[in-house]
Amino acid sequence: MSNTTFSLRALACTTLLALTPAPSLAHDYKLGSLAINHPWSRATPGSARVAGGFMKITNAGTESDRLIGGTSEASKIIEIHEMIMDGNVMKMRALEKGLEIKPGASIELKPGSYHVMFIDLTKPFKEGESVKGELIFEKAGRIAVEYTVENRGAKAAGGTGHDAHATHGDMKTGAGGMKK
Ligand SMILES: [Cu+2]
Repeated sequence: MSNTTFSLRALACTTLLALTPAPSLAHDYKLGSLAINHPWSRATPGSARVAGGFMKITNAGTESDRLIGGTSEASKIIEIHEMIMDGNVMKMRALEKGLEIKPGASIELKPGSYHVMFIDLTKPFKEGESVKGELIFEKAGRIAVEYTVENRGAKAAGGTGHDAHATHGDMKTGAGGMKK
């Protein structure tokens, strides 16, 4: 069993993407007058198709800017989402015009609120690893960032984030779906 696990994992690592171990320290990025603080994501179960990306963005400039998209090594699509109440149900939807960060404002992307949505994951996100990507702003342009993958007990942004069974790995043969 462990041989299979190992080879699947090795295969996934070499062919799909380079998820590298990273310390779970705060990390910051600067792009023009924007400061991007501590991009992070959550560990996902092997069956997950989506994951949320979170961070704090501060605009120290005098002009408004917008987070309009991104790229990621770990998913085919990146969207910028917000959470809205639809009756009693919380839903997420894409922000067609991106997320505005006004001059002097600081916006936190967090579970249950604004988030970057990784869609069509090519591999589960594992705690302690990091995921490389780019953020794209309307005016400031593109910046490469790394999301640390954390196991926070925060509310799932994707609505399907409960991973109680993700570590068993029994009889699951999906590439990369097992731990260790
Ligand atoms: Cu979303």
